[in-house]
Amino acid sequence: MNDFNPEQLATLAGEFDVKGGVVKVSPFGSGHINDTFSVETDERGTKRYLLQRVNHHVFKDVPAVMQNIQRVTDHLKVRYAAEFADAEGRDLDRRVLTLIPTKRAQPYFQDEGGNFWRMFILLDGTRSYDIVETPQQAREGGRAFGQFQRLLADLDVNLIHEVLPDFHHIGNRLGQLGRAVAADTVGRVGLVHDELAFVDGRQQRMHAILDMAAQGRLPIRITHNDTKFNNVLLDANDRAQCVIDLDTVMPGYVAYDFGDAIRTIINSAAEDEADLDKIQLNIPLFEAYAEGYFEEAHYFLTADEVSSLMEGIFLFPYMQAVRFLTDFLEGDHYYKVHHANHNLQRTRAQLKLVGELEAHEQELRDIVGHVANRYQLQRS
Ligand code: GN1
Ligand code: MG
Repeated sequence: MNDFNPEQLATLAGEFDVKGGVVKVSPFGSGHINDTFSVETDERGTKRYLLQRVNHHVFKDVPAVMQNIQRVTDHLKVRYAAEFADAEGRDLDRRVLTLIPTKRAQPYFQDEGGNFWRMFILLDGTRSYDIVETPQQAREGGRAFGQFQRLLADLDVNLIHEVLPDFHHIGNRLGQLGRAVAADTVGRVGLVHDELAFVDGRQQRMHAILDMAAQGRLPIRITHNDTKFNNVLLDANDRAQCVIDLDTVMPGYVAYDFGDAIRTIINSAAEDEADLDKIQLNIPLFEAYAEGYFEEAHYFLTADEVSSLMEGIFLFPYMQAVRFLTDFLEGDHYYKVHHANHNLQRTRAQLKLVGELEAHEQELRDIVGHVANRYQLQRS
């Protein structure tokens, strides 16, 4: 992020089809992968913009990522306009992420150093939350991600590139961890015996979704694949406005999106909380998210998908821990870290969350069953 000075950033922003002259570019957001900046222009009353450098070490085929985003946002806008012909539908650029092309009408700009840049409209008057505070926020998050899946349900999944192959394949993730342990390139394996034992003891269960899929029981849909709660923008009244961060939109299973959302919604503390005692479940928020999600998703969910949701809840904090731990053992090359043990701290926080979820499994299962029953969606 610091390799670019303000003048360079302003010049880069000027490559895009913005209204007016760029006056200010500032760091923005809390993503772990891309570098994000807000852009202000001297045009009065105009929109602000978001400039991003896409991490091309993670996303090796950036043009494919951009094609996915274009396809998905185009489709969402058509569906949204058809469904909400009223005031909401008229403000499509606030409801669906909007790409700003370059002045040469390209979806991204590649600089001399080979970096890929892109621009979106920044939605003024919205905010995102790293930690959910109220059931209203959680319910809106559930509606937003449920609606996202619903409106994409009739877009041909074969048109969407799998830009990060096997991204949520737990067998693949455990394989990467195993190789990192064997190589021990930075000599950290000695620090993580407890964490490795915890991960080992739970391997079998974590294959449940893949097993169901292998039996042909789970349809492949277009899913978001990074449904952290801070990827929904809410307005001043905590109404969901827009789902953001579409880099990982790919073919997937609905339980993945449900599980990854619950990972951040049910946790009363941050993803990387150092004080493990603070990591507790906020079950009313879980219920509110499930209600909001089913309001939208009951139109298309199958009974098998409903029963897969619980497995997603366990899989996501577990898989996130496996990924953080792998990065810790490999010397922190994937996630941005803010201190030496950051990835280890994140790992411990996520494993603590797995333990809390295990302790409350029946309660959570009952809630999902109860909400599903309202729509006569029995778990299979
Ligand atoms: C990364 O881009 P960001 O920070 O929202 C990661 C997600 C993880 C998340 C953990 C492409 O997301 O998969 O769940 O960190 N994205 C990628 O906070 O690896
Ligand atoms: Mg993200």
